[in-house]
Amino acid sequence: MATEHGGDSGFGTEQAYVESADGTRRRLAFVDQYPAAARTARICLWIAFAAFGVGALFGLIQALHRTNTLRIIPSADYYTILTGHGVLLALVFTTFGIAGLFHWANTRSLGVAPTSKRLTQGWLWTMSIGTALATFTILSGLFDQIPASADVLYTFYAPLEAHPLFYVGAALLVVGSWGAGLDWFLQYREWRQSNPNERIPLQSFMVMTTMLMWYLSSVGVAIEVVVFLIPWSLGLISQVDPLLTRTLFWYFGHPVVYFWLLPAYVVWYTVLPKLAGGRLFSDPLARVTFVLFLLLSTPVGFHHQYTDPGIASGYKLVAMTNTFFLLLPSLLTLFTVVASMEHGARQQGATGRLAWLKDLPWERPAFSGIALAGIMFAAGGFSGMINAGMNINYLIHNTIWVPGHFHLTVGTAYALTLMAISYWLVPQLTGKRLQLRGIAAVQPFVWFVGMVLMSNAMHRGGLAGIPRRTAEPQYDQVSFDAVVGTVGEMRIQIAIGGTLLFIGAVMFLAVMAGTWLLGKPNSQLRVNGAIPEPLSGPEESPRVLDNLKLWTAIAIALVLLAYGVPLYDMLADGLLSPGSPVFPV
Ligand code: HEM
Ligand SMILES: [Cu+2]
Repeated sequence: MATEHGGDSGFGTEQAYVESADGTRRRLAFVDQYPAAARTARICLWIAFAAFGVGALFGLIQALHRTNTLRIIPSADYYTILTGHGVLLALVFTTFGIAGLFHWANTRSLGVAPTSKRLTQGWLWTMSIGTALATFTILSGLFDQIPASADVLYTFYAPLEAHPLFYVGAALLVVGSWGAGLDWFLQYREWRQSNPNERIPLQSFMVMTTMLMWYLSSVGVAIEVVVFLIPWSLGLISQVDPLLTRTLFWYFGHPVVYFWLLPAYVVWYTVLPKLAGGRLFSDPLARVTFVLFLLLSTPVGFHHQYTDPGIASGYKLVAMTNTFFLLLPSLLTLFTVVASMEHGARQQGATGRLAWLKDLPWERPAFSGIALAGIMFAAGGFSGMINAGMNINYLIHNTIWVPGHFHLTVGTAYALTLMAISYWLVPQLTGKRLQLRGIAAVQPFVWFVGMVLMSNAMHRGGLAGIPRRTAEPQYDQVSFDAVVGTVGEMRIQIAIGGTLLFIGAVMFLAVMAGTWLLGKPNSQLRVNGAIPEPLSGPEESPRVLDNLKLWTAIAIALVLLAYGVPLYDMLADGLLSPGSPVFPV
């Protein structure tokens, strides 16, 4: 079986080729070894891409509307479009993309097929039905004839109220993802039985730590939705405590960003070095990074509530400190990934202190996309530090700076990485060679330039105080003072950047649709799915790193420390008080 450490040469043994009846040989792809898992991963990715297409269109509509460039919707529908954009991209595109990627990564690295077909079908359907319900209720808001709507944005706080089906849909999406995690843990259990003393293969280790973090944190939103919002939207309870439900939301709302980001890290650590022509620098460092994310991702949510009354500043300060600790694993990642790329370039003969950078394979979209996503993420990290600072946060809170920040992180680090890895992975999942390669080669650069324009203008707009989430940011009576440049020039950049991003999305989808429809099955693939061994392997780290029970226990303890008392304070005055009645939208 292909295990973690089938290096390029290891994979080139008898396993690596299949011979067809006429005697032609072609490289063995993932789909040949694990046809069922490949199919599941494909379904997940196609749903992710469909959500991405619609979400990107909505993004374009918003970017043009709020800059007063082109208005095709009434301003009253802006919230509907914005909700669709946030939900389809930040929740659906991410969750399905992650499920597809993890299904491949876990199966590949363990060398064990998913154990229960029923379970796999169960979570796929649960997630799909949830998505359909949520999308339907959101889009219904555009049609007066349909008596449903969900203009509550992807953060769906009380007291804004959506149709109950929206909350049911969101809950099913989360519950489905729990089932997916179970699928991967069962694969691991099966692998463990035949490999009692081995170290956990790296990709599987990453999948499981990410899912443990996800279980721990998504409990918050599940309680919020199931215990409070669903009964409240059904009229079974008349009011909810907005502070309590917001707190439950943000308890989940920060770790969810790592749920989006860590799959990108899986790709950066395990595939990018190979695409750069080399090997991962250090497997132990990668493990340490993921353990740190498991420990530190959850006890930080109050950093989204710096302006919320009712939470003592001391707890906000604890959250801030934890947040800055959370920088550490990202900085470790920066170091490891850059070192691995440099190693790759030097393996291919590159020299010079920085000259090796230009010898990387920038013409290959899988590489260039991931590398550009990484560069963007570094910029997003800087604006993230500003968001995290308890006092400077007030400067940019709820301004358009915030979307400027997260279009660099989830909107590029995650999204561009998923697009780029698809250029490498989809051929292996379909057995079809990538089509429209010329478009693919340019696409990451189009996204990058579009994002540079849109995001820098959003950041500066935020410094000028321009609000987010509004169709009419110009407020005729108010003029914004730009710190650098002019507001008019920022608007043009947002419009042009948003348009380029949309073009980048269409180019990506064209390549995927072309590959799916035009590619011939069982092609002689150009990509090779083998992942070489790291320079420094897991045997160089202590075994305790693989003790997932221990890390989970510590993670829970940290959550109790950060959240125990403040949550108790909120509950002490009664479960539903101070309560707010429904505020229909
Ligand atoms: C075609 C590409 C895209 C364009 C043109 C675009 C444009 C925009 C604009 C202009 C806003 C601000 C709206 C406002 O505050 O009034 C926004 C918000 C947002 N975008 Fe994007 N975006 C794109 C891609 C993405 C991607 C790939 C993601 C995530 C994977 C994403 C996630 C979000 C989220 C979560 C919001 C905030 C929604 C809210 O405040 O409720 N966007 N986008
Ligand atoms: Cu956060």
